[in-house]
Parts: sequence; structure tokens; C-alpha cells
Amino acid sequence: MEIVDYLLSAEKERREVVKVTDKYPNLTFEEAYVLQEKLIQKKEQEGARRIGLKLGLTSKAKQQMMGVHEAIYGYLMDNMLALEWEPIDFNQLIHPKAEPEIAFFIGEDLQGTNITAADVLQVTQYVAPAIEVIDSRYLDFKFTLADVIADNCSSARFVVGSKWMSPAGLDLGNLGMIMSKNGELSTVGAGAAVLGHPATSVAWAVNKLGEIGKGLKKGDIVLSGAISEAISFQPGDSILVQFAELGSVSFTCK
Ligand code: OOG
Repeated sequence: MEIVDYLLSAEKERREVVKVTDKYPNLTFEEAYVLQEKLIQKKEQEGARRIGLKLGLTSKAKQQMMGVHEAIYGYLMDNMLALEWEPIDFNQLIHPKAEPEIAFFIGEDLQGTNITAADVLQVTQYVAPAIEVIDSRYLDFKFTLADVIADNCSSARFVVGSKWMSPAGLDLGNLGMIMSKNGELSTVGAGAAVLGHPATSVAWAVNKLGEIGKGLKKGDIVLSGAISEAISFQPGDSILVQFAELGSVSFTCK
């Protein structure tokens, strides 16, 4: 509980903290997921609700940067949902960054350990453009894989665009994306940046959850992983993510 409270108070008090593995260098991924679950349960006790899942470190570039070969998952809570028409308050965050993502709206429960991308697409009612705001509680956004898992994968806020489409007629792997800040191009990418296809990324998470007897529930939102590197923003900035076919999503920061 000590570590959970350490991370929760960093989030509440909006300050960076030294990473957990500085004190507990042998923290395993399994132990880190147990800490993450305890952290989420604590948020639930305080009134927040789980509304879905997010994937992290799904791009080759990011995995190489971290020296890992695996993606990670964390939970989305109802109080992380931000709205396009309400500025995100910088003072509630530490050192936020924005990432372009494709959101999946899950229409049926899905659980198992052999789930494929096709299975995911079959239960996906809609996909939509999204921006995830990550805000690691760790000093300078520096951490090991175990640290970031315990910190609910840096989750902080997310915004979903208003255009929701059935994935049926879409080629999500080939979907192009550009992200701009204050009208200037920042990053470009395509759906395939995420483990080859965003539905593959969601399937990975379902299989990982399946190993501990969990799965996705009807109504869950899943953020399938960043399609390009994350960009920092400050008060006064506006971020716009435009997808081919899927439309756009944006937010401003105050
Ligand atoms: C970890 C979470 C990154 C993604 O999509 O790769 C993430 C981090 O870089 O803070 O959400």
C-alpha cells in the first residue's frame, strides 16, 4: 500500500516523484500489475469508475527506446475522460504529453487467451479518433517498465472525437494520421504503428487479461496505443489530430 499511496499522492499533489524501482530494484512486472490493480481499487474507493483499458508501448520505436519487447496495459477511469469543448487544465497535471490513438468501443464481452485481431473487430461497435494525455508521475518521465506499469501506464486524461464509425469498412492499419500543435505539424503516423494493426494491440491486451481470468466488458472503451511519439503541451496550446476517413479530434489547454 505504501507504493500505491506514494503514487496517488504524487498525482493528487501534482508533483514528480523518484521512481519506485530506485527503492525496490527487484520489482517484477507481475508485482507491478498487482500494484496497479491496488491503485485502481483505491481510485474506485474514492468514487471513480473503470470505463476501459489503454495500451502503452505498442510501437516498435517506443519499445526500443525503453529496451523492452512487450506492450503494457492500464485502466481508463471515468474521471480521465476530457471533452473537446472544455479546455484541459494544466494546473491539474504535472508535465503532460499528447498522443494520437484509435479508440475502440466494445459491444460485447470478450475474454480468452487466444483472441485474434479479427475477434476484436467482431465485437467492436465503433472506432473513433482519440488523443491520450499521458502524465507520468515520475521525475522527467523516466522509468523502467515495472515503474510505469505500477503508475497505471502514465494515464491521465483522454479525449474522444465525435465521429464514431463501424470498423467494418475501414482499413485501420493503413489509416494515416497527422498531429499538429497550434496549427503546426508535429508528428505523422498510421494505424500500423501500433503492433502492425490497432486491433492486434487490443487482442494482445485481451489475451494478457485472459491469463488472470479477466477480459473486456460490453461498453468498455479501449485506447489501442500511440500512433506516433508523444508531444508536450503548455497552457494556451491546442492539439489537433486528423485521421484519414476517421475525422479529427482536438483539445486546448488552459
Ligand atoms: C508510457 C505510456 C505510453 C503509449 O501509448 O505508448 C503510452 C509513457 O510513455 O509514459 O500510453
